[in-house]
Amino acid sequence: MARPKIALIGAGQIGGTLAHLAAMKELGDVVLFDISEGTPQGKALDIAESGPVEGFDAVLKGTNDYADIAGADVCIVTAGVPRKPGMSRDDLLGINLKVMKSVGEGIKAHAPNAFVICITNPLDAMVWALQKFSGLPAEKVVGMAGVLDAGRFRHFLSLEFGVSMRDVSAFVLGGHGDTMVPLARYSTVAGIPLPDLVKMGWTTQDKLDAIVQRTRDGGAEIVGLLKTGSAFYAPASSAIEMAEAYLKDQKRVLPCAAFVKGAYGLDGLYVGVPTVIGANGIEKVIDIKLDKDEQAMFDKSVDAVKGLVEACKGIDNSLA
Ligand code: A3D
Repeated sequence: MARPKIALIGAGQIGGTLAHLAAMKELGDVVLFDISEGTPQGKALDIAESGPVEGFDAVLKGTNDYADIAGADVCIVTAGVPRKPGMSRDDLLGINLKVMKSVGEGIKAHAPNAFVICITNPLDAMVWALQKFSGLPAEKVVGMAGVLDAGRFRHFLSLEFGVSMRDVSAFVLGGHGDTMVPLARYSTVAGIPLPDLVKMGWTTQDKLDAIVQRTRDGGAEIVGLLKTGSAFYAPASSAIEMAEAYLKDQKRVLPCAAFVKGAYGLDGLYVGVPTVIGANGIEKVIDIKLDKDEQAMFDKSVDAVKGLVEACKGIDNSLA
């Protein structure tokens, strides 16, 4: 049986890391696409040359021609620009919306059956626009953010409790931005919810609040340190986990920016929710009951996403 084909649209910091991870995990053959001439070709060759050393079998190709993504099973989109210190994700909207248009058209023409994972920011609005521009079914177009945000939350929690991050699970809802909603009562250490751990005296509410805030600011913390770009290792790992769930029909329960219609009282919007990812793409949106405070935070996050979607419609009439 032929190996799956994974197309990476954007061969920058995240795109290159995605290519390396996909090859090392032998998820399939990899095509790296970028408008910058030489970049995808150079990265593909460099990674291919690590194959004999690492011992993986995968064909890697770099290209500036959309025709080379033909028949891709998965497309992961990082094309666009990242933020610089002082910028918010939302400042990227105008420039990255134009990029989503060309990427959507490229996928529509050459890889209409792919499972598409968008990473480009501002995430919730860009994945919404990419689905519209590509015309692919909503369950096959999804945004990566929740796995990363939950990963950051899990990392900080494992440091606080001094336990393996494998035993820490975390739950994050809402848009990928300052309004994201880390849910403490659904986040656990070995199944024990965080509020119970506060009661047990293992941590304090103040410390927990600080961790939640650090999670919300996780992207900006890295932008501030790097100064020339944004996080790329953990974002790439997170998208690869989603791609693997699809390619191997794992039915993983992963938080991601999915098209939500009906659940959470929403009438068709991309926002971060827990989902089941399998061979059909987003197979289920898990509609959990929120308490009053959680609902208020979620509503605020949804309003922020709606504002960005309206801004997209204002810029590009074809989206209205
Ligand atoms: P970067 O290293 O700049 O790579 C972006 C690549 O896109 C560059 O190689 C560009 O040449 C290429 N590109 C630009 N325009 C086009 C186009 N029209 N078609 C094809 N390629 C194009 O950025 P990065 O890899 O660090 O980040 C990529 C995106 O991911 C940015 O928008 C970031 O803000 C975003 N990001 C999202 C998260 C989430 O959790 C959602 C995390 C980190 C970064």
